[in-house]
Amino acid sequence: MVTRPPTEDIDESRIEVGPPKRRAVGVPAVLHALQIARDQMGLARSAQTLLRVNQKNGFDCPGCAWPEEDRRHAAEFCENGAKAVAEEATLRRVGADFFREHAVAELRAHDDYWLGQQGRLTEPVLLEEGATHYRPVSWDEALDEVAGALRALPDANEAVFYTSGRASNEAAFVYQLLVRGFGTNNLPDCSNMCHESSGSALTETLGIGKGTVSIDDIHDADLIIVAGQNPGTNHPRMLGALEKAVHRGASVIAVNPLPEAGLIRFDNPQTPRGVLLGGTPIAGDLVQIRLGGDQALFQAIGKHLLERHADTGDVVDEEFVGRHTSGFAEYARAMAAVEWDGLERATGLTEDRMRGIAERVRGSGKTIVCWAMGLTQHRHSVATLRDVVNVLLLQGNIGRPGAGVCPVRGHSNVQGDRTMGIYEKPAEGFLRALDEEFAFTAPRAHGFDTVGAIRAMRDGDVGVFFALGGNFVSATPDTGVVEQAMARVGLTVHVSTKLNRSHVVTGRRALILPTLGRTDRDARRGGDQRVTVEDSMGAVHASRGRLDPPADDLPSEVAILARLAARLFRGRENAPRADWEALEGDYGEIRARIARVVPGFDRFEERIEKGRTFFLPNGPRDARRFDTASGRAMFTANALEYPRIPAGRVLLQTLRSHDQYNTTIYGKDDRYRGIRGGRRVVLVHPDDIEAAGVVDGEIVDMVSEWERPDGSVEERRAERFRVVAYDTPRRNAAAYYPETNVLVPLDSTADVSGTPTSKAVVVRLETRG
Ligand SMILES: Nc1nc2c(c(=O)[nH]1)N[C@H]1C(S)=C(S)[C@@H](COP(=O)(O)OP(=O)(O)OC[C@H]3O[C@@H](n4cnc5c(=O)[nH]c(N)nc54)[C@H](O)[C@@H]3O)O[C@H]1N2
Ligand SMILES: Nc1nc2c(c(=O)[nH]1)N[C@H]1C(S)=C(S)[C@@H](COP(=O)(O)OP(=O)(O)OC[C@H]3O[C@@H](n4cnc5c(=O)[nH]c(N)nc54)[C@H](O)[C@@H]3O)O[C@H]1N2
Ligand SMILES: [Mo]
Repeated sequence: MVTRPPTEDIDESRIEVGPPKRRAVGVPAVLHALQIARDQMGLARSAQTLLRVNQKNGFDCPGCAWPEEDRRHAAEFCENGAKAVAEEATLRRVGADFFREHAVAELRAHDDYWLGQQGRLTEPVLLEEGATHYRPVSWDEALDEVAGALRALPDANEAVFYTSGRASNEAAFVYQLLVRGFGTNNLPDCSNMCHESSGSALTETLGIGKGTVSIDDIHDADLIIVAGQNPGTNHPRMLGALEKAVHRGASVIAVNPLPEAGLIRFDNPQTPRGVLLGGTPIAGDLVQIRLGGDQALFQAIGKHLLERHADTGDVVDEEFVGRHTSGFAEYARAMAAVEWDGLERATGLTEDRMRGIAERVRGSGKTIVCWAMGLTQHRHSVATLRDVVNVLLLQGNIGRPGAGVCPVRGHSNVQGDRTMGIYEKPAEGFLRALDEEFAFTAPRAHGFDTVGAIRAMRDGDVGVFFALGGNFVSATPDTGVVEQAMARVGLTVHVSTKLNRSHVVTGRRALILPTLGRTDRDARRGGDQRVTVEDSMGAVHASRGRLDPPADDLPSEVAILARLAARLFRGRENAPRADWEALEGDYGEIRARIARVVPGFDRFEERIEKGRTFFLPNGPRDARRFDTASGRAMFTANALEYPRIPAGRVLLQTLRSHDQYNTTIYGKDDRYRGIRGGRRVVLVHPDDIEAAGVVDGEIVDMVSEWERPDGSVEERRAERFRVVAYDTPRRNAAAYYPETNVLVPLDSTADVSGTPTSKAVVVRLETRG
């Protein structure tokens, strides 16, 4: 029943291009997901597994971080959730035989699709210096190797500990304790490349690095602006919530350079209406903005609201602004000074169009702004998000039902990992609580974020690189630099479920430590364990896997970390005091510790019983309490910024296709955008195709140009992309990540947050000779 993994890489010469879809989900989505599920798991296991996704007492979907609705459908069906589950619950296996058969050099030549499709990892393997193949090792040998390499470092800060956002709260908590016990805050995570800009802007202006809305607020809003996000592919269940809001009378404005399918029309497979009657139009209005133009749009909205307020006196919520905010006068002055021609140039929209959008904001009593990577991965992302907050503050849209900020998170527990202390710049209060609970002194100096870690590796300053999940080599910017940086590390260690590029582009020695995923039964000494996760809206709930794990005695992430900690801290002074075996045996013990260290988790165990969910405290949402420097929500005055594109060049955004989960490639199609059979495409406006002197369908190279501070220009090249004429603004192009990461310069990062500017890369298209 289960089909064999592919034997060939994607044949990019077989790409077919058709018209993009105007609607998302519906019956084709269900069929496509079931096909993938059957190929990976067979029929019986597919049914058993898919019925448990996001059910009370089931497992949390390893797909996205969108929250569950309170009344769940029998199968909370989501095409891409099903694909994420199938990818993990697959019956294909990568064991010792596989590594005996394939040399590392051979594996390196394969694409991410081929690697990921081989199956679940089942045995720990070691690559010795100079060896051609990984060889099996025992768990004792593997963990001794890691502990030995760490202990041999002259300075704890020469180790880097990366985290991807799938780790459970329990694993993340034990991990950060291990890392701080070892003596460093070098805890970069995927969030550094993802919503870090949101965290930076919101902490500064609202005093909390998270969103301020719940799922009920989405249902109750009058107006929802969805900016820089493609929910039809990346958060399909969000479409259900938007549909509900629309049925209750809300309107949705999509702000996006691309006319993404789900934003236009949604066929809900959960309702007969969706399947038979043609679905719900979601966004009444698509604002086709230029890449990086969002700050200008929100300034335009703010400027217009303030002008109207000067006329009518009834636009700004003066009571809220007076009682709860500071900085209003400076903001109002800045918006009075900003000029329409700059706003028009930045957005590609006319003044009239922007005033029209602002009028809709004015007419809404309850507004929510949702966003994702289209707003966070630009140089001026933090300023952009400050201006989003400004607009919401004007009308008192923070801390009232149906209104607020909604950064839509990516990985299913990326928000929880940060709450658990996965952060290179931990707050003093958190460290003090940790010190007290575990009777040691955690390091205070800030550690490396993702880009900082790459620079340190490149410079030869890192002896051990350890990753709890993820695919560092493919996910990070500047692939060429990262591959060389990795090679300088003494030992690279990956705790992983599936094979990926980071296992074959390694340090001088390398270990792969296979582990359990969300869907697997986790049997420990104290019985079958559950873990907990926090969704995008700060709700915490338990997740329990039920499937037979891919191999006997496969340890969980917690088990691997606890065993490593026991080895590392044996006989060491200033080590955290903990009974590591007890923590591994019963995760309730870990939750008891979390309850004492992390605010908001008191009575943790009791509050997750029987599938219950609880909300973490959220100052702005709960009580209009703002934990900022001034104790008030902050208006900020920000200079207008937007990308400048040199003549003859286009600005490239790097995004996700419909058949991938970050660096995991499920398949070769991007159904909604009309691309089939391959991934090396670049979507370009027809006039820009002509201006570049190429033709639609031609295979070109993309060359990125990065101007260093001294004015010199660095070039990077990505070869063989098929040009596809597409409905995108002039001078704005799009292509898939991770194939294009080779073009993103390491030093091109967002101000304040340090996030790579993956949505704004200056490139030229070159005909191949
Ligand atoms: N199936 C699936 N689900 C996923 C993921 C996945 O890969 N596959 N990844 C998960 C993760 S980690 C994350 S972070 C999220 C990512 O979710 P998204 O942020 O939706 O992912 P991207 O594909 O990067 O899409 C960015 C969107 O923003 C638009 N955009 C780009 N630049 C701009 C801009 O300057 N302004 C505006 N207004 N729009 C812009 C693009 O056209 C695109 O629609 O999804 C999560 N869920
Ligand atoms: N150019 C460009 N680059 C980007 C982005 C972009 O839009 N454009 N997006 C950025 C964003 S938003 C993000 S979040 C990052 C993603 O960066 P990462 O989180 O590092 O990458 P993923 O591809 O999600 O990681 C996939 C791997 O995680 C492992 N894995 C999966 N589940 C589990 C588990 O339960 N436990 C363990 N231990 N391992 C597991 C598997 O081995 C799998 O191969 O990429 C960033 N990079
Ligand atoms: Mo992400």
